[in-house]
Amino acid sequence: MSTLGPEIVDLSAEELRERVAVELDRTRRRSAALTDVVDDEELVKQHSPLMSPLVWDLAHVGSQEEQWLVRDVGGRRALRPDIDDLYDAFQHARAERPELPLLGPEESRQYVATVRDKVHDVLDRVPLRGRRLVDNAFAFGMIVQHEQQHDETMLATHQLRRGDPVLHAPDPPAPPEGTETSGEVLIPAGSFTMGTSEEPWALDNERPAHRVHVDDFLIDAHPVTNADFFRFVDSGGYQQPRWWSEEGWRYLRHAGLEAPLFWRRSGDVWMRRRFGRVEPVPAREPVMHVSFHEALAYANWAGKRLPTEAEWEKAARFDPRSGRSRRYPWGDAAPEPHHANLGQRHLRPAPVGSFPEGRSPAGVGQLIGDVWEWTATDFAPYPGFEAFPYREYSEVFFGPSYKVLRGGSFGTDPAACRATFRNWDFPVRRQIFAGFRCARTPSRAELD
Ligand code: AVJ
Ligand code: FE
Repeated sequence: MSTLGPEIVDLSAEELRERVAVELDRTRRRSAALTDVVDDEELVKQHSPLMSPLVWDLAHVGSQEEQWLVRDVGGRRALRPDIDDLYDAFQHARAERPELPLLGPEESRQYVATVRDKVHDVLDRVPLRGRRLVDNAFAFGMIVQHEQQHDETMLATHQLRRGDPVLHAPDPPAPPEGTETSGEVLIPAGSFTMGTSEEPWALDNERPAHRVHVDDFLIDAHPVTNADFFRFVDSGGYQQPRWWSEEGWRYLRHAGLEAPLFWRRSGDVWMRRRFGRVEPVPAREPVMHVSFHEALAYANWAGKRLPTEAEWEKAARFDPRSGRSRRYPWGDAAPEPHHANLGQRHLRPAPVGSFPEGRSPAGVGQLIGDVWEWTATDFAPYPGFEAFPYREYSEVFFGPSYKVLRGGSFGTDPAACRATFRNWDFPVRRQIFAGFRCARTPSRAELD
């Protein structure tokens, strides 16, 4: 597995081109796999009003690639300017996309392949230094990440889809015997560097690096598990308004929530549907398919709270020995399979306690991969933020409507996941692969 980090600054132009080409091809194989496993009818159908038809995601990926890499970076003639509007996410809500005169499955595959041929030609010819958009192949990295983000979205569509299983993957490794998983870790007060100005493929909202003071806090060493969450459900958590924010309770009533999405009670046990298979809810796995509101209600019930975004990033990056912020909890090395459950190698999060080699210096585990983690923080710009290269990636979403999620899920590719990476969504969303961990402020006695 390879992510492209600060080391690419030292690559020769030839080496950088080769690395970029590998990332583009690897990513396209994932998109193809997610769209080739179902028939045409399933590709054009809407599996949930929350999602686009799979065939829309596929051609949208090609359309963005054409606009940025063929036209802007390459300065080439537009291939299909007539379809720009169809695949502009701001022109048509997801719910309306099936009614649009979209390219069909075969046309979409042809279109993305034609765009990709041109892109390889552009990559061979264009200088990868000098202009900000292409410096260190940034625009190519942005397009790789964009496709990977839509691949994760398509994976969520597969999870919503009804019918027989079509995706297959081995289960993640079990944690080492006797691993302690219930603890909290104290992160002492002090400032740290949040965000990045060095990561060449970091997106605009992760920039710039800036110092942030964070007070003493305790954070769970692992994500909240299904067994933990079951105790909240079982104790009547979804029937008691006192655990819920006013907005959360209104949403619960309106949507009729009783448990995480995809859970169903069968006699005495909770079952869940996962990519077309029905199975008992596994106790030791991080809970997922919960909204921000459910995460917050659980935290209130547990006498804790959700971590702020700055707390999460400090827990994930701060190395107290050097005083530096790392790229990942385990250090600066690109993610390997022994560090984290990323890249859809598995079709589920790993039980808590897995990946001991992926822990942070303070001993916090599974921050990267497994499940996205809801934070308490609204999506907002860092001090010194500058929209680049377009306002519609981040800037138009800043504000109180969206909560930040961190860390990536089992369905997030390493190329689209860093400890600085910021995801965001509406606090009611449950179809994403999101869970959470709790934090709390220590009492005086706990600090002495
Ligand atoms: C970063 C996951 C919130 O998929 O909605 C995709 C990224 N922006 N196409 C999304 C994105 C444009 C975005 N998230
Ligand atoms: Fe997009």
